[in-house]
Amino acid sequence: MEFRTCSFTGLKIHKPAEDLIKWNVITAVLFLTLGGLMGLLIGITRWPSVHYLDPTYYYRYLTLHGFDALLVWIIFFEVALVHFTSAVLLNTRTVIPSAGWIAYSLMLIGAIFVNITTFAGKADVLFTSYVPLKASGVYYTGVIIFAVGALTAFGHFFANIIQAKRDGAYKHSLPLGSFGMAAASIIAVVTLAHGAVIMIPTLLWSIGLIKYLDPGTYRLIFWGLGHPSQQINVCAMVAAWYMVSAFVLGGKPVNEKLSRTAFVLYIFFINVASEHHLLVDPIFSNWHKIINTSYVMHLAVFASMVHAFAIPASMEVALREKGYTNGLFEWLKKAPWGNPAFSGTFLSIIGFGFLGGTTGVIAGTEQFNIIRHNTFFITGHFHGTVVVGTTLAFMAFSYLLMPYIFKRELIMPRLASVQPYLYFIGVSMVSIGMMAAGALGVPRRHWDITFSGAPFSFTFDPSVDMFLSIMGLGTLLAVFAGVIYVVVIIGSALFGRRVAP
Ligand code: HEM
Ligand SMILES: [Cu+2]
Repeated sequence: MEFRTCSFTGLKIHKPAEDLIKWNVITAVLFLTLGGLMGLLIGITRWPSVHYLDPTYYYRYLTLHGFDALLVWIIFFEVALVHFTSAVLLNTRTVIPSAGWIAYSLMLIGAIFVNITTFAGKADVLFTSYVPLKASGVYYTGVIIFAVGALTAFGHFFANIIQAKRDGAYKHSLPLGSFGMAAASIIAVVTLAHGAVIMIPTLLWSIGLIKYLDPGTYRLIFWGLGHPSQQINVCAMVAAWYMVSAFVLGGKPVNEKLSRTAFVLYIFFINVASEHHLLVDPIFSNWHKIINTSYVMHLAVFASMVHAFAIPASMEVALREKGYTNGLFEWLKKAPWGNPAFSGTFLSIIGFGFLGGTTGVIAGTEQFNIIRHNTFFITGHFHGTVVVGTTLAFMAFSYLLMPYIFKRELIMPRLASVQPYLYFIGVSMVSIGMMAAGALGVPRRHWDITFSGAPFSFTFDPSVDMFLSIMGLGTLLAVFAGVIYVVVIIGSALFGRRVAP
């Protein structure tokens, strides 16, 4: 049979699922490398004393950075999690592995289309590609092919769990890690449907078959894609948090029903929050915007608060059961801080909550949004969510996948154990520097904040220079830690010592 038993977890691992996980993880890491390189170049361009790139390359690489880091790295990794949670975690097989390979190929082809067109200078439209900025048709085709591939991959999740149920792999409900990925996959279907609704007409418009596309409509539907896709990331990240707590510490959620309910709240209420991207647009009434961002949105925020207490609590309970019961915090002191899967997860929880979450709730409130909209504050906020939060959580999870799925030990384990700390500090500096500069009015996506040659002159508060330098230094540290991550993961996958069967 094509199964083996994992010597660490006792999970039954289906060979085709194992191969799909490996290829999706490695591809994800390669695109993170590309996205990170672009991050370095644009980061040192926004650092005033370096101001490295010229404007053409700044906007081109900013487009690529957003696409490769936010979309390609994260979704390839999520597809690895799809196979992990719908097959491996259930001790069962992945059905129709060929569908997994078709999905993989489509995503790869789409990503390559977009990268080549953008490098060739035919798509300097930035990640949001707002109409009427126009890219070559190949760019939109690439985005659509990538989305179809991703949709196929998330669809695979449902096929797997239906088969697993038939095979009796689970009885009543899915384990929490799979349940979280089920929420992610449901949101993914809704999200990618929005993507199809808006990207197909945009493609037709770019090749001249449709004369006019309304920018307001584009923005509205684009954010039905753009915002919920961040909630796919949040669900997958939280699922990874629960799984790391379980695998590394044996942690169980203190109240599993509550944790499940929180995932369900995401499914119902997160799309509502898409409107925080439209708060300065005249489309909706003020009444509507206030109800949306001051009331309904908090049903989703509440869900994150539940996880934010449930996961550290599960860790505390597990560590206390190991006997660390002295005082209030012995368990915290004795936690496995040298294990990068644990430390990365813990730092991801802290960073996501305090840097990403709180600032997002503030910036997404109707009354405050107008002073933060399109400033560098927003960029600082989402580097708190998708980088310190999701990216660090996925990095942490991949340290577990090395022995479990790749059957390899980590090369350079010492370096690996400091990597999450360095990355956390570096990206936090990037995030805080951006937010501080943005709070003083510095715009995002702007090559020249000195406005040289403009008819009106404007000077920012002098402290802006300091905050942007903090961001610049953070960039160097984050990229250094990113290089360690890539070297350790790719190096271990290729040359790591094989773990005993
Ligand atoms: C080494 C780590 C990173 C650094 C130094 C970095 C730096 C930057 C900088 C300087 C910007 C430009 C903002 C502007 O000028 O408006 C930016 C934008 C952005 N970054 Fe990062 N970043 C990093 C990692 C990531 C990762 C891992 C992700 C996704 C998971 C990400 C997602 C984005 C997105 C979506 C944008 C907005 C692009 C746009 O405005 O079109 N970044 N980043
Ligand atoms: Cu949003």
